[in-house]
Amino acid sequence: LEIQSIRVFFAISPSKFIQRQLAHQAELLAPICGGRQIVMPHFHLTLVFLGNVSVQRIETLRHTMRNIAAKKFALCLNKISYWKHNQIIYLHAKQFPAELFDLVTALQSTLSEAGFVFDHRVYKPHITLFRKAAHPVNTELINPIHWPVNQWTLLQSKPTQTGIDYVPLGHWRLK
Ligand code: 2AM
Repeated sequence: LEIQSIRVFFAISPSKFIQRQLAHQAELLAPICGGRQIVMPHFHLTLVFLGNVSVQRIETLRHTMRNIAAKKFALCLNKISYWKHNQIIYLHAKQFPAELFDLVTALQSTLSEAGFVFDHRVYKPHITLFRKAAHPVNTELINPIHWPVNQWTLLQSKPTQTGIDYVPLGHWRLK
């Protein structure tokens, strides 16, 4: 008997309107940094990364989300930075709102209580714009991206013939 598992994580996903702004920012950077630009439908900000979860437990995972009451917030994305260790260029903020960290903390404790395991590395919120960047970029945006967030999503990272796809498995509203 084979127990099938899927790769999943919680994230916030931008609307089309915000996706276009992220893509525009990436277009401006592309000639400077090189590398593989993230395609518009793949933009996201990870909240908690679980990795492999057995298919049988996904319904329980979704169910535990009902215990979370977290508040709406808005991100002001105003910095572009580079991580040398994985050659990623990412968008982030000088200051993230406390509500973002509250949401992550609520997810972590709810998941722990329900017996789910997840990545415990120090949480560094970011939106990956490029992988395998050839040149580092570290800059501040003159026109920050204002992203109002009113829900979070469970995403499956699904391998395809051409790469990966992110498939939404559920979403929950912030209050
Ligand atoms: P990255 O963009 O910096 O690679 C899907 O893989 C998402 O989960 C991506 O946002 C990825 O971050 C993040 N991710 C992948 N592996 C992870 C891990 N072990 N811990 C935390 N986040 C991870």
